[in-house]
Amino acid sequence: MNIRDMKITPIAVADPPVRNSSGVHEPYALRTIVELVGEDGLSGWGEITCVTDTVAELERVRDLVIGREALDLNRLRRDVTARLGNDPRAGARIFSALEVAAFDLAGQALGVPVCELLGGRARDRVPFSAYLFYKYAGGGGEHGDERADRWGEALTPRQLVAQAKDFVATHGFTSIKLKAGVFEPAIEIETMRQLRDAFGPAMPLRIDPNCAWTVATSIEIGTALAGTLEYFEDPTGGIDGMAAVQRGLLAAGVELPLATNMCVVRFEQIPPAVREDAVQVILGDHHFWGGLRAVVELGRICETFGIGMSMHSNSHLGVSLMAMVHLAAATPWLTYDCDTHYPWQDEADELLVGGKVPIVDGAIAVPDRPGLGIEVDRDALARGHERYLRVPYRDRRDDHEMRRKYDPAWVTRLPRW
Ligand code: GKR
Ligand code: MG
Repeated sequence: MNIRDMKITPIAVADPPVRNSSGVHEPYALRTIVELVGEDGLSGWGEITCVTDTVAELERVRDLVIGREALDLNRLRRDVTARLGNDPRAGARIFSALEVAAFDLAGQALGVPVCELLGGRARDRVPFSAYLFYKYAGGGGEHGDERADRWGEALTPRQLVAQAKDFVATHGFTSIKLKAGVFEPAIEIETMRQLRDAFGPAMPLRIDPNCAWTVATSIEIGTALAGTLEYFEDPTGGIDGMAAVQRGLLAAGVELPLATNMCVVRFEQIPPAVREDAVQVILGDHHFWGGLRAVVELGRICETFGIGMSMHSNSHLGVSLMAMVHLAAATPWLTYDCDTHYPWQDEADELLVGGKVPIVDGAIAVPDRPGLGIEVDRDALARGHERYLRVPYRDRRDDHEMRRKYDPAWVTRLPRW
């Protein structure tokens, strides 16, 4: 299957004002949709985040893509990273979009699902966790394109529990993650305790403050939540910091796996992390580890070292979601439910024919259809691009949005507590 054309479409999708340690989400999340057109007219699709240089970087590798066989992926990766570097934010990210689209194309041409091209499915359904956020009122979008706020404000432990109940009732999630690092630690500890009281000990809970805490604060919070958490995600920054937190917890008699999608995001960071026993769970993400096969390989490495594995997410639509589903299906060593922001995205912005992919009993069924098993609605894609043209920013700036709408004096400080 020879690739004849590559189409690149930056889009904007409404995003509610959810909080994190850097600030708050802007009214739109920016994504880039990549379409690879094969010689017989089939189209394969990929999706990655969109920042200022994304379209230009994809254009810079166009000549490496056109005319190539869809499954000539080792050499495509070599050539793309030789040109753009292998940084998670550059070559690895650009290659991941191309690789997903190429697998989608090849899968359709061969009549097999992408997970079969990745080695075969290890599971038929992929479990996801409820991804909770502290949140201001509002449903995302702006300037006449405001969306209904189906969740409401969530700035207190009680409101977070209500949000969790809504997520669990709507999608049947069987694990819960809280994006933290937003309020004083005491409030976030109380939120976790109220979640534990509301859902009981059988519901796995995680907390992720994105490096908002010092080593000392992390040890204190980890100790306070010891019996409550299934894992503790990126409480503090860096491999050394995480290792210090783990040593402190062990010294306090607390056994709690530390998870990361921040201090181990590329292969060369695994050896120091293993040497220091800094992380016990890695959240893979094909968007920045360098594609689907890279994360399957990451799974083998995690298995070798006895490191647990989950999957990281950022605001995304159904193309990325289905890539994550095929990847998770083909990763035998996936030891925890995956993250996804998908429930936060408005149905109106979904690109897939048939609308949003259902999450039932907390999981998504792995499709049997060829490729990713999706069809993209070109009108929806065009609407997404029109929104993108109206959005005044080209990079995600949660701190900027925080100052613009909620706190003119806001400065992101990590760690803050
Ligand atoms: O969407 O605000 C967010 C998250 O904080 C996201 O940016 C993180 O990358 O979900 C992510 C995480 O687990 O750290
Ligand atoms: Mg995280």
